[in-house]
Amino acid sequence: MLDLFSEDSPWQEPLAEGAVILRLRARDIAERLYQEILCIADQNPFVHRITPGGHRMSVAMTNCGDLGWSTDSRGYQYSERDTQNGRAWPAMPTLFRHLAQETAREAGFTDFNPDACLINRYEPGAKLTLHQDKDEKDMRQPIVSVSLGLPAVFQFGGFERGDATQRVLLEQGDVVVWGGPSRLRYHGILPLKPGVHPLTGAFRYNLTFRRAH
Ligand code: MD6
Ligand code: FE
Repeated sequence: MLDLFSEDSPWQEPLAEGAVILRLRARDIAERLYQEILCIADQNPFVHRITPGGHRMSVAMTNCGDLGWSTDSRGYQYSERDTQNGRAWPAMPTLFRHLAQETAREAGFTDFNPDACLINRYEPGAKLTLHQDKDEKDMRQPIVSVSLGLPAVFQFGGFERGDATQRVLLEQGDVVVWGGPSRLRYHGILPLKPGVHPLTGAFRYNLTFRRAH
């Protein structure tokens, strides 16, 4: 039976022009996504990187795909190898690529073909201060973000750091797609509240898919 009002089916929540939350869109594949993350981390472990300013990031990161995003004393960049250990990034799993392409299409972005997937791991207290994603070459390409594990408060702002922000809770399976006029909005994650998630334990994971080059 078709239940139009079931809370169990994914729904769309617009954030701003060009930005939408596909609620619970990845819920049914969350376990498979998580297994892929563990497999990638086996090959290239999560690391707390040091920013150009000398700060240790509270979020631990790894990548998969042709390119990976990282930071060190020289700055922020995409590269084919992990600058810390010299190894090529693990391949992007087909499951990841398909999810990113399908959800981008659902949000109105056809022909999204990500070459980079940044994987962030948050522990209690970990946060991402307001920032813009501007290290990619083609700003017409969207970013697709997938949340797993513990919930977190996402801040979605304007085009200046000091602009007012919306706050939305992102939970396991939520996918945010943004691009177009929203591509350069400031955004961040508030400090993660401690908790225990049935799939990921004490952590939140976030995948962000990009076309970097
Ligand atoms: C996070 N996300 O959700 C951090 N960036 O953990 C991001 O920084 C982000 O969700 C660009 C586009 C979507 C995002
Ligand atoms: Fe970002």
